[in-house]
Parts: sequence; C-alpha cells; structure tokens
Amino acid sequence: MTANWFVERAYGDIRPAYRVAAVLCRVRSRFQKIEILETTSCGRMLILDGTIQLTERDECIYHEMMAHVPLFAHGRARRVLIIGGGDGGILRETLKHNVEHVTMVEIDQRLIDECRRHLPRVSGNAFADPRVTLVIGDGASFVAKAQDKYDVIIVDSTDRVGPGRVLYTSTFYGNCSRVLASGGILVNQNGMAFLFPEHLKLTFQRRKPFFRDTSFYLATIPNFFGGALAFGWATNRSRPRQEFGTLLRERYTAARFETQYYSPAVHLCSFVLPPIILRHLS
Ligand code: AG3
Repeated sequence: MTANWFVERAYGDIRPAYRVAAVLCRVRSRFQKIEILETTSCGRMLILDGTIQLTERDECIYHEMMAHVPLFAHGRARRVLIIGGGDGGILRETLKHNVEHVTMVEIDQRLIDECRRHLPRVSGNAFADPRVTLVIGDGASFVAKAQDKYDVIIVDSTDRVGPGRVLYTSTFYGNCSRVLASGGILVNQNGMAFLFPEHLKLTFQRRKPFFRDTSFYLATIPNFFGGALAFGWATNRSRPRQEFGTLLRERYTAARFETQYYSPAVHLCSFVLPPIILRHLS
C-alpha cells in the first residue's frame, strides 16, 4: 500500500483502508501503540495497536449508546465508574446526566494526553468537570480493591487483546457485581457480534453466575469493521428492561439534551437480538 493510506490489519484476510491526510501522532506508550491520523473521509481517527477505536465522524454512536443506555435505564444514577475510555468520549456523554460523581480509571496517561491534544472535541471540557476523579491505573485491580459502590459501571476498553484482556475475566465480572450498588448496571464493549460470536458466549457464561439479567445490545458503528458491535449488559435489577418504554421517554425528555443517535426507541430496539446471535447465549 502507498504511504498515505492507513490499512487496518486486525481482521485476517480483510483489510479496510483509509486515505490519510496527516499523521498527528504515532507513539508507543508503556502499554500500546497510539496513532492519531487525519483521514480525508472521517475526520480524525484514533487507532490503538492497529485497531480503529474512533473517528470524529461516527464516535457519537458509540459514546451515546454506551453512556445513555445504562444511564437512562437506571434513571437515578449518582455515582458512575468508567474503566478505560482514555479519549474522554464516554466521560463527555456521562456528564450530560445529573450525576454526582464520576470516577474514571484509565491505565494509559499518555493516551489521555495525546487525545486531549489531537482530539480535543472528543472530551470537550469533560476532564475539567469538578464531578470527575481521574485515576491512572489498572481497572481490574481498582475494582478488586474498591470499597465504594457505583450505580453504573461503563467499561470502554479495547478488544479482547492487549492491555484490556483482564476486563473480560470472571474475576473482573465478579468484582464488578460486588461494587455495583443495588439496581446497578454494568455495560461494556464486547466486540463485533458477527465476527466474534464466541466472545458473546464467553461473556454470557462468565457473567451468568453474578447477575440476574445478562444480555447484549447492538449498534452499527460504520468505522468498526464487521457490522454490529455488541455492548454487554449485566444487572441485578428486578424490573425487566423490556418494560422501560414509557419511563425512558419521560427520562429522556426531562434530561433536555440533544443526541444524534440515541433515542428511547433506538434504546429499546438495540436489545432485539437476531437468532444468529441469540443462539450463542445459552
Ligand atoms: N473502544 C473500543 C473500540 C472497539 C474497536 N474494535 C474494533 N474496531 N474491532 C473505543 C474507544 C472509544 N472511546
């Protein structure tokens, strides 16, 4: 390939490619290779260890679906824990809610610094918000030691390779269920549903012992290759999420902020799983 194309090599025999106008950052941190590129088609793009994490053009879908689905479903979340999410997009969306406190645990300070510098629109003013406590450290050991309880935990990690691996283990899920307050909700980035259905199965089986309701919801993020992305959902709430329709609409209207992809209707239908995916959940 010519020098001014970025080729994503994460998918074996298929390689998506993007024309690059400028390389803004290409460094190796203690944990991973960080690249931020200016593409001609999708604005700026963040790549970690060769896998696309976001583009300015479609990051709203990922960040809105990962923050607003658990937060509107919960309805009264006061304390939120974000694991990962160094670019600050989840933090930005979370802070639109009437939350009291957000703790964000990101392992890679360098990632935060490079994103604040080259992707300032993604975090906006989120890191300066007085409700935020930023912890630089390992999310899995943070949750293992945590004494506080959280209403919502959002795990914005890379795929099941690299530094994020520990965030897909039974030990981690058990610890999350321990630090969730009553009625609390855990969501995570669980990989491309059609490319890696075995990852859904693994997550489902590992979570079942700890949660009353373990499932997934879907959204298509155009620059994540392979179709729909699966978000994991786990909670011990007794109220079934299928009954949320009217409540969600009330909460959304009361929140008074605009969204580009999220809506109560999108929220509800994102939990509808086709048989080809459902058959992995048993
Ligand atoms: N974090 C997870 C992106 C998953 C990408 N996977 C893939 N393309 N196969 C995104 C970070 C955004 N805050």
